[in-house]
Amino acid sequence: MSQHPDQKLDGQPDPSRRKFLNTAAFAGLAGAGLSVGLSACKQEQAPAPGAEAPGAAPAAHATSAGVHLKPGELDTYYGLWSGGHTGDFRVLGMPSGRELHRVPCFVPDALTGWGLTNESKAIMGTKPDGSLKYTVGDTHHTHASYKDGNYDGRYAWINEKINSRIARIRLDYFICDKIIEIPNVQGFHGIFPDKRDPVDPAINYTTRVFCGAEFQVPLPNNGTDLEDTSKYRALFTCVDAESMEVRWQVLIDGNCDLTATSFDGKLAATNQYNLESGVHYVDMMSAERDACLFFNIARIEQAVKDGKYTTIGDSKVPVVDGTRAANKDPKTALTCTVSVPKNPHGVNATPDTKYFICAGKLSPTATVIEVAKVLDWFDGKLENPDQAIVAEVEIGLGPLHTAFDGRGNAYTTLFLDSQIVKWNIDAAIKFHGGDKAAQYVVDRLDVHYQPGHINASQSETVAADGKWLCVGCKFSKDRFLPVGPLHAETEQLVDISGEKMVHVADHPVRPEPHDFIIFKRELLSPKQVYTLEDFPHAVKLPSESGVFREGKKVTVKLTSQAPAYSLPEFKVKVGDEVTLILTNLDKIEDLTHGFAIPKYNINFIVNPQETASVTFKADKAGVFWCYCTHFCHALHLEMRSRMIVEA
Ligand code: K7E
Ligand code: CUA
Ligand code: CA
Repeated sequence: MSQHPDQKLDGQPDPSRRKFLNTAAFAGLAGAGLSVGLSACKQEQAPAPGAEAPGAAPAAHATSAGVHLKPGELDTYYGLWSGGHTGDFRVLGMPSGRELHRVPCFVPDALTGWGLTNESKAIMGTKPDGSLKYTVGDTHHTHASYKDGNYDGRYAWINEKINSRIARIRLDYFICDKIIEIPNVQGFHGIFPDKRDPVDPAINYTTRVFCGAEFQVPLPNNGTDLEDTSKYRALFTCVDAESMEVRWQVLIDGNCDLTATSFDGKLAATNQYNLESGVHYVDMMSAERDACLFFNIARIEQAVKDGKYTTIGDSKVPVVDGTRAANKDPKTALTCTVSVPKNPHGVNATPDTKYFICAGKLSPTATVIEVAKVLDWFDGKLENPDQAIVAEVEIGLGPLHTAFDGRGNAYTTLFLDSQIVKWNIDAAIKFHGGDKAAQYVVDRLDVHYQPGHINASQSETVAADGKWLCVGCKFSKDRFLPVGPLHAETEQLVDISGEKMVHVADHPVRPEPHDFIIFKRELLSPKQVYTLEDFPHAVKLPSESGVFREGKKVTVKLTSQAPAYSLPEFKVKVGDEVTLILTNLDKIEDLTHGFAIPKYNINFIVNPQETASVTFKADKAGVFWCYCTHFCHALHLEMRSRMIVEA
């Protein structure tokens, strides 16, 4: 590992305070990682009220213009955010940071009726009794579909770690249209779409989504090998972007954490923090180096085609062998292991398409791995995969994730230092190559506090534009008015258009977003009214409304048009299984209606030209005033229908 150069910057904390994190201190640090981080950040000076954070440059080039938008002004970027263990997917306008929408996907949502309507339940997945299979979710990473190295506005995907699910979000309507559960794995964490096909040049867009599994389990996980932890394994998974079916899985040594893909479509990567396959955290930190594992997509798919795979338990998914023992010959290897300092975290592909950057987490370093050299190893032209490492430099304590400005600079979050470090990749490579005069650290900015993910406008594309950077801070501490024990998190906006980073705004957020992407609004053209014909059960005219009985099964069809439902009342009988189908015939934008049934625990909305349905047992006799919950009209409060349930 390279020695830390004198990368001290005027006015910055002495980097020597980072020096205590030498290899001998790792065990103690990880055990008390959080308290180390918190005490470290207490030492820093709190900014005076109204003053810029320490480390911020005078606002010469950067202003808050464009951040605080006047009424009616629109943002210039979309931000897609994970919600963490709220289980949702959020849409922000950037740079204002205004939250515009939450797209329900993995967990029920009371506003929209997601998890209650038949349509959403079919996407979420149900048990044989019709109830939801899962009601909790933990979203971490979201990325969107690509074409020619930039976003094409078709889809975004988001992972769900608790139950190992992946959801696809349609970016035309900002709705979740598909969720699947990944077989044979636990702790599905990293996710990244490919950017083009590794073989077919005509496929210059996303057709695969790669998913890394963090926790190792017995295979199959059905009660066998419960105590034999040497048999616990993790898999790397490829999901088809269109069908959302699992194409294949790769059995690996160790585990997967974050995932990244090369711009040429040839490689997927995952960083691995538990190459030791430990089951207790001390065991997971015993090795000095872990790895960044590369997958040769074309070879894996050829192996699947050639039938060189097995399956696990009841799963039909082909599983190829990506373990080190089976992949020693570079000419046939499916995987390539490049070592990185112990327990790394984020791995990110640079927008110039040349490098992957692994953040050190327990090591104060970033490792720069050259894509072309990894491909050289697969071609038998590089003796040792570690020769693909072109830089491994000290940047600060607790590096987690990295963003880019498209001008050759990387911005890495330092969790323990509560900082962002801006560093130049070429200079780091020069320094690593022996030029000790190369100053690779360009700037440091204190953030508040303990940052996790970071991303910049267009950072994950070839069109990285180096304008705005957002950082998700895991602790807000004193940053906002106190609201009891549960603190908001802090999302901070940084202007990165100049040499120095300038912190321009704080936003509290409900815990806890992890990853996010920020991209130009021109890349999307969402629709704001549905198409009636897209819903097979649509009630297309008010005259099609009514109560239709087949034995004990009753279908109630009705429509909404402000400020009335097509049925002012309808009758069913106790014991009926009622399916209520509601189509919103209003055609104009922003005219949504709700439908709530008191004492039946039912409420959902229908957007313009949308159809939704619910099915329930009429188990209580009486009169139930169904009413519109979504303010739609001056007579919104009068918008009702009377459900009469006869004994
Ligand atoms: Cu760093 Cu789940 Cu992306 Cu959180 S992980 S910060
Ligand atoms: Cu319809 Cu309120
Ligand atoms: Ca480790």
